[in-house]
Amino acid sequence: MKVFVDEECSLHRPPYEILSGKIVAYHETPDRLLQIRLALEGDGVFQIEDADRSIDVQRHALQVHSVDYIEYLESAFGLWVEEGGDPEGSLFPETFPNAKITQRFATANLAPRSLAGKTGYYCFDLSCPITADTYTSVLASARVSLSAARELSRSGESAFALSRPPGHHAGTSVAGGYCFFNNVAIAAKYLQQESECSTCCGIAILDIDYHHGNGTQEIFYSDSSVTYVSLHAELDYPYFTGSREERGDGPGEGFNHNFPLPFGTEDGAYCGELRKGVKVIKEFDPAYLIVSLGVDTFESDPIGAFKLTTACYAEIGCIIRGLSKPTLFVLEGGYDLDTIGKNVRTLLEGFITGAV
Ligand code: SP5
Ligand code: ZN
Repeated sequence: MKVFVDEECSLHRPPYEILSGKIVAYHETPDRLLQIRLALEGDGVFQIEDADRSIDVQRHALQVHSVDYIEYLESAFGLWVEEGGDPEGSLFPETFPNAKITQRFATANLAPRSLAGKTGYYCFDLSCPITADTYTSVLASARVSLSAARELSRSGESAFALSRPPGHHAGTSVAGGYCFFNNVAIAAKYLQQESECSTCCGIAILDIDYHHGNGTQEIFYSDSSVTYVSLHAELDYPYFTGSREERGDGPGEGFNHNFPLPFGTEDGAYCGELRKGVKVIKEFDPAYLIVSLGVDTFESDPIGAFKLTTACYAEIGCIIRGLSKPTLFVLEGGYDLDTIGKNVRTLLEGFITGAV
């Protein structure tokens, strides 16, 4: 299996985040990519390939994200430094335009001008600080997923986008949960445009990250050509989305499927629910499958609370293989550096070989 990478994915390196009320070292680090790469390379099962620098990433990102959001991500840091921000520092939101303080007032000017004060307009939490290098990595991450998607559309071969920052929490015009561009959504739109039958090319997105992919859900909520299926922790971040009742809107009704699971979920129960999700995808019969691959479901993940073991990842890979679809795996979360490589490798090998 080809594994696409881009060294610029490692430039984005925020120093800290605020987690459970504490300032802690940023969990979403370049070392995550390094550990996974070390686990994948060396024995010929995976071929590491550089993403294609000639891809016009912004053009493809515009199929998913609004112009003003993209312009914001590109320009925010520079403008903030012009306003006196620390060029070595990171831009954090100070306020959020919560409807309870904005909606009744005609003077509420939501267009961000003073970035320090209004940067919260384009993010929903404190986990997406912007540094001098952030936008370079955001582009690189989408470039990796586009390069891997192109491999699928050209050869029909499944591929893995080994990229960061992750994407599934990013919506049309909002960052959050370490995510800026929704890499999976950008790849899905690309695959639809590249296929001969652009309006009817069905895509299924299977999101097995520990957290609900609120951004991916939002982007395709009214779209019947993309089925979104997510398994995630019921009462955890991002808290406001991910219930079974969220089934899609208008023409998209019935094409969004959430499987919220309790804290402490173990291998057997997880795979049982995964088989239900896979059944939904089988009935939809997509041209392509995209997997939002997070391994923050692992028992020792520092921010997740499921209890999956490494053996379970082989079975997950095997269950996904059962769909027999050209499959694009895109990295999302997973923060235990000691096990992230082994777990990703085990899942991909389960997919390739079908052996548990
Ligand atoms: C891509 C991805 O996995 N993003 C996840 C971002 C989660 N950020 C906030 C998590 C807050 C969870 N609090 C758990 C406390 C752990 N002891
Ligand atoms: Zn996650």
